[in-house]
Amino acid sequence: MFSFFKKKFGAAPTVSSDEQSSPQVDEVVAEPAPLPVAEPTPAAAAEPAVVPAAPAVLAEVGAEAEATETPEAPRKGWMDKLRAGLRKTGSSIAQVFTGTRIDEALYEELEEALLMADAGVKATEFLLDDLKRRVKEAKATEPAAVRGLLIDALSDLLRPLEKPLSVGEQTPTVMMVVGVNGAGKTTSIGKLTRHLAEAEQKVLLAAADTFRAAAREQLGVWADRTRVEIVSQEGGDPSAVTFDAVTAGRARGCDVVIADTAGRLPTQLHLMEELKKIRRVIAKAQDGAPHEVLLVVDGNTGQNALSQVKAFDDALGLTGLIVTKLDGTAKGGVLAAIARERAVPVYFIGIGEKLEDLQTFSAREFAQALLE
Ligand SMILES: Nc1nc2c(ncn2[C@@H]2O[C@H](COP(=O)(O)OP(=O)(O)O)[C@@H](O)[C@H]2O)c(=O)[nH]1
Ligand SMILES: [Mg+2]
Repeated sequence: MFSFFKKKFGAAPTVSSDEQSSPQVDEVVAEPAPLPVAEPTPAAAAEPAVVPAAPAVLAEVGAEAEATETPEAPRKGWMDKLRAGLRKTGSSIAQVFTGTRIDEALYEELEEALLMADAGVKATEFLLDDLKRRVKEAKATEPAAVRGLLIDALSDLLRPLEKPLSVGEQTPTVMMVVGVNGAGKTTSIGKLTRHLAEAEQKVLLAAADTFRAAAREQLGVWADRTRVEIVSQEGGDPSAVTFDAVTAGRARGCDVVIADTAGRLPTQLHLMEELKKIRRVIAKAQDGAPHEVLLVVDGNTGQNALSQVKAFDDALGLTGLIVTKLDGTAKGGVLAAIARERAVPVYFIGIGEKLEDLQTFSAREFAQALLE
């Protein structure tokens, strides 16, 4: 399990996520560590401190449900939600293992089920070969055991996608968020901003979706106004707005600047050029920025999501993905296709419209939710 995000170079002690509920960690949440004043030891510098944002957030989520809930409980609730979202696919894959024999027919059925789940031809072939090897090695004789081995195979395939978002190495950490219309960019930025603000990060948002006046208000609703500022300009040039935001973020000592951009299809070449321009302008406002170029993809769009990852990555060099709407009719296999064909890390997955519905991605949890 991850913290919600990683903060680098903080003076907070390094903790494993298993220890998130320890009193020591709670102290850190209550009183955010100051930026390091003393020189960090080499070990401390090499091992970035984990700011346990999750417990603070989970406390809020838990408060809504049950005051006595343990920090793990909301995570479990989230797993159930993901499982429910993926159930359609999960049950059809699980169906494959209800027979009594491990034979060619089982593998053929599995191949079909994986393709139906949006895994795509390459990841499906890879998983089948890998699975057959594991079955042989384990000398499995029961189809039920094969399902367990498939969970292992899928977890291993998805593991390269596991990576926490980290902030704090640069001040500000600059992120630009891109994607097609309706993918969930603004909502995801809102949720992420709230998580950051709760961890005492000073956030500045650039409303670079200048086409829609509503985009700014939509951000504002999510933002905790005491620690979040928004730079916007009705109908302005998105590059100019973003430049201003990064400049202001530097001047005001913000920890994070996030630019929300207007939705576009990768086939709209002039709009893709506009994104490249925003990227260039950010670099002019701050050397080395943007530190994160995040693509938000709707998990319901199947193989189309993979095409979007490839196209936006080719144009902009993506550093991470947020895969949304896995609570809907999403089939989930598309993450296997992404892992196999364009392994851009998945920082977060979205399983609903509420704050707690943006969660870090865990390969094993996801494989279990899909196949159990
Ligand atoms: N069910 C569900 N809806 C989502 C999720 N993320 C975003 N949405 C909804 O998708 C719609 C479009 O989101 P928005 O953030 O405006 O998309 P944008 O055009 O990419 O900025 C809104 O109604 C959101 O509430 C999610 O993970 N699950
Ligand atoms: Mg938007």
